[in-house]
Amino acid sequence: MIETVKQERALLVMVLGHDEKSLQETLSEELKNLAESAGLKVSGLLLANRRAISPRLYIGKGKAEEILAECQEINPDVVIFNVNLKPGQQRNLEDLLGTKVIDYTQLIVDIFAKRAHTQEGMLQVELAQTAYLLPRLKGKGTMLSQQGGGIGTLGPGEKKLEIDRRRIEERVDRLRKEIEEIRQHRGVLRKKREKENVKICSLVGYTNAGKSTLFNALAQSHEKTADSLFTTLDTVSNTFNLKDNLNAVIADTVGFIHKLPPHLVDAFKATLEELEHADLIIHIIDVSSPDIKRLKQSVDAMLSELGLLEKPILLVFNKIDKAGAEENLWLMGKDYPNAVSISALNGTGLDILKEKIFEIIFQEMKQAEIKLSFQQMELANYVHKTCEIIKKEYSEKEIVFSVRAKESNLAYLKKNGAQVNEI
Ligand SMILES: Nc1nc2c(ncn2[C@@H]2O[C@H](COP(=O)(O)OP(=O)(O)OP(=O)(O)O)[C@@H](O)[C@H]2O)c(=O)[nH]1
Ligand SMILES: [Mg+2]
Repeated sequence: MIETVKQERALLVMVLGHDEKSLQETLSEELKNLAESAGLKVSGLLLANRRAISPRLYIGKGKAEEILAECQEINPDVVIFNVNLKPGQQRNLEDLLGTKVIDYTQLIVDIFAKRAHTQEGMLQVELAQTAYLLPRLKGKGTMLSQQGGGIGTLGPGEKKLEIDRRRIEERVDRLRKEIEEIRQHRGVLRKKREKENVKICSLVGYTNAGKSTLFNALAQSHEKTADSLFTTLDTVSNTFNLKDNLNAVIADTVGFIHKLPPHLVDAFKATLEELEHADLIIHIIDVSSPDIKRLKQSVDAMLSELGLLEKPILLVFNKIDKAGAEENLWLMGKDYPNAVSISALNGTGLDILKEKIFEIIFQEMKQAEIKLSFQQMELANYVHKTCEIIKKEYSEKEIVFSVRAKESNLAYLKKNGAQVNEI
């Protein structure tokens, strides 16, 4: 007889701030997606206002009672919150509701635990899990370890729960060391590539944007792609043909998400560190999303946290074949005239994308500071069209741009009276 694992049923609780009201639909969709990516069946969704956070339960008492009534009605295996709960709040909610309670970080860590398959991925997830669970051990260790399978109890970090705190801390140190060794090994490979002057383009983007699909299309590879969140966890790279006999390396990375839990950011810094050495960062955006601005902001915030905004970044609008794309393209195209629009799935725009990548990584780009007086505004237009603007500052008399641009464009600006200082 084949024994099947019962799919756990989840009740979702979406706590929304005042400023998030307009995003209710997309945020709910994302939470449902996350729960399903964790292998759960969604049985219900309740909304709550984040008016005043209660220290005891996070949500207000009335809302807690409403959730309790719903739990009694549908009897879920787990209640999932879209916010991060303090260990005490989580415990109080579990006591009150009589069911397992999982917060946003634990949900994502759990998905990562299910997806990790390389040695490094597993080490990183274990590190994130252990760091997350450590403050939650107090008074709970035995209870958690007796719960058996299911969400929040699976994964490489779980078995360590029975061991006392000190041994867990030792384990964290060991994990860090092992990850460091892998990092060093990667450093050696990188030096070799640098010596051979291989150019690297790294794909970044919100989870499910289509990074792996583009990676496969460019590198004629077969990495897993799926309409689910966090399909890719490990950085994979491959060479691809850019133009004539010219090759470059393309790297696929873990997807970002709104409020990526700090434990995971830390754990995945080693993987994302590769981005520091990229010659070009390709930021891929699902242009069919109704929530495109927020997706871009989340990724930009992460790039900024990783100190990568100074790098050449090429924006790519993907999924132009999908409904909703056209209107967004029109909206975003005005703000980002240098972006390339593609469909990674059916191949539209890939030639233009390759041409653009070639221009950026193989044509010498110079970094410069350009000063324009307010009488030279027609040149500001030229700067916007031809240069990659890193920073723009206004003073009383002039605008100062920090840019990356081709020699020929800088020469044109100089010839027409702009003050150009190469850095
Ligand atoms: N219609 C359409 N679907 C696309 C396109 N590109 C990707 N997809 C689909 O979008 C889903 C996500 O694609 P992936 O390539 O796995 O996305 P990803 O960014 O690698 O996602 P994670 O690894 O989970 O962060 C898949 O179902 C793809 O088939 C596109 O251009 N058009
Ligand atoms: Mg992927």
